Amino acid sequence: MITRRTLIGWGTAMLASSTALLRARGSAAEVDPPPAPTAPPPRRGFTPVITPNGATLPFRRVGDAKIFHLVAEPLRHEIAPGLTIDAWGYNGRTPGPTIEVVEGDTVRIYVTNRLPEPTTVHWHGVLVPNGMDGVAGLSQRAIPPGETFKYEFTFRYPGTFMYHPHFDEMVQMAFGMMGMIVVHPRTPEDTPPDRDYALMLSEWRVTPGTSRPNPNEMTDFNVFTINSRAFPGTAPLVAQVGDRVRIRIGNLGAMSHHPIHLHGYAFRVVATDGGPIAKAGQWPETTVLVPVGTTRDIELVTDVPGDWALHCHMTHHVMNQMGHDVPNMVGVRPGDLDQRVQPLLPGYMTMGQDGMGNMGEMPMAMPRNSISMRGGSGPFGYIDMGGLFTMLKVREHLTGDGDPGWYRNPPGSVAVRASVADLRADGIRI
Ligand SMILES: [Cu+2]
Repeated sequence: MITRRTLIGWGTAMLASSTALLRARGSAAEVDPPPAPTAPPPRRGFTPVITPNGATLPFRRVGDAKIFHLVAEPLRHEIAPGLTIDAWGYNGRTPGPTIEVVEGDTVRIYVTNRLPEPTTVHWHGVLVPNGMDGVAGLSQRAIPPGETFKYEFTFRYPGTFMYHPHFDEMVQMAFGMMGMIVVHPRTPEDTPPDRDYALMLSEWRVTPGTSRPNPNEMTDFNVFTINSRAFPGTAPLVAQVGDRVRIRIGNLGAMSHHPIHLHGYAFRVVATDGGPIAKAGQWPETTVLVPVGTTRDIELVTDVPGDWALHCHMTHHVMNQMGHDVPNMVGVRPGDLDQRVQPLLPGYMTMGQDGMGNMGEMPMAMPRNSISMRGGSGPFGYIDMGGLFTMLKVREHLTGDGDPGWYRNPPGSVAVRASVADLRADGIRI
């Protein structure tokens, strides 16, 4: 007999693959195994969350508990093509896999420490017994290297939360140790999302040419990431026209708050890691500030197709490594500077005197293992942003599992050079 519990188990087992997830959305009939002849039609308990560029932590069921295993360990991680770092994370990735459970679930989460120093896990925003709170020295002994500790508690409230170490926080989080927690409500929602995304924001200092993030940095971060990827390494979010989309955004960067802006839509902020916001308290926004140490859930219905930018509105947070400490040459008249410098510095070229918009795509000599100041190619040329930038790709019909490619705008609906006839007709003199 198929119970709701086994259905949820099946649903969660599929989470190991984001690709499978994209295929799995929609009606229960598309994903659930065929029911036994006498069973009522199955009803999915929740829409599984998708962590772009990430994964969901698998679990086993033992008795009434869900059993998870986190392994804290060093790993190599690609921020974007061209930049791979020596990070620390969980289960071979940063951020660690998303922990996805249902309100009321009792869990046992085993944490194995394969780091060279002690660690703990704090369940940020989850209301747990004091001894499960994961603060080294205060609520537990730190987990020594090589040992495995057991956390056991019940998720009492639905919502979006996070996990991270509370030992040597500055180093361990600067190296990538963080993850999202999604707790679905026990009672299926009246208006469940068709797409449910989890994004973890972070920031790093990685000196070009090196691979170890500098945990001592306080102000001068040069890599800004969504799920530990910087554009053009970020996977887009996808949706079909008419979908209700929930985007859960967490921020565990060291110092920076991020105003996350979505183009093409107004959305509502529906929850924080403190709980849901009552309908009467929600208001429309196009930018939501996600301060350090918080989560924000936003919701919208995707009714306009296109490739819509989703990005931090701090301009330095949509830059990659090489863009933060270049000399300001805007407005400088270099004269014959290049010819005079080149005998001393072959290949020298003054850049940026007319603005810096094209510097990301200039063929510059780059240090090994580094990414340029800006993004990558788009359907109309170079996309002039990196870092905390991705896209919400909305289509009338999605046929594939992942990125549907670039949006093909209807003829006549793209900004183009004004014709002489246009200028004359509207009285514009140039
Ligand atoms: Cu930002």
